[in-house]
Amino acid sequence: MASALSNLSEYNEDNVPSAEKMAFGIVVAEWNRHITKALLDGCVQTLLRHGATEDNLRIAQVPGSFELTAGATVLGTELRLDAIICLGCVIKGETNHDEYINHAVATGLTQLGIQTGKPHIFGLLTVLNEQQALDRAGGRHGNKGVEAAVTAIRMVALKYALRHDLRKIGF
Ligand code: DLZ
Repeated sequence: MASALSNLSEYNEDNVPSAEKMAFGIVVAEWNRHITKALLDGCVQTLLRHGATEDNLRIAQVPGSFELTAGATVLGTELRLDAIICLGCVIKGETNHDEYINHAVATGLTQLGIQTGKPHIFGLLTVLNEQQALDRAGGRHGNKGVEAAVTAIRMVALKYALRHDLRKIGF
C-alpha cells in the first residue's frame, strides 16, 4: 500500500517550485492507451498548474513502452527541453515480456540521464493487472503522471539552483 509519504499525488502544492521558465518533453506510449492517456492528462495538467506554458511542452507518442527510450533520445535533441518525462504502462501477461521491457526502460532512461545531464523521469507503470494500473492512473493510488510531473519540476529546479550557487561562488 502506498503511504501518504510516498504517494506524491497527495503532495503539498506550495512546496513545488515554479515551472514558469521550464520546458519539458513528454514521451507517452500508446499501448494500454486508456491508462497512458490518464497519465498524460495528469502530467500536463500538473505542469501547467505550476506555471509551465503549452509552448514549453513537447509531446511525442511512441507505439509501446519499449520505445520510450528511443522517443526520449529523439526529443532530447531539442536542447531547450530541461527534462524528459516518459509515461507508459506495462501489464504483466502470460510471459516475461514485462520484465524485459521494464528493465530496458529503467536502464535506458538511467543511461540517458547520465549521458545528457538532463533529468529523464520514469513514469512507467509496472503492474500485475489492469486494476493496479487504473488505481495508479487517477484511482485510489493517485495518478503517477502527476507524480512524474512534480518530480520533473523538482529536478529541473535543483539544476537551476545548483547553477545559481556555482555562479555565486565564482565558477
Ligand atoms: C508487446 C507488448 C506487450 C506484450 N505488452 C505491452 C504492454 O503491456 N505495455 C506496453 O507499453 N507495451 C507492450 N508491448 C509493446 C512493446 O512495448 C513494444 O512496443 C514492442 O515490443 C515493439 O518494440
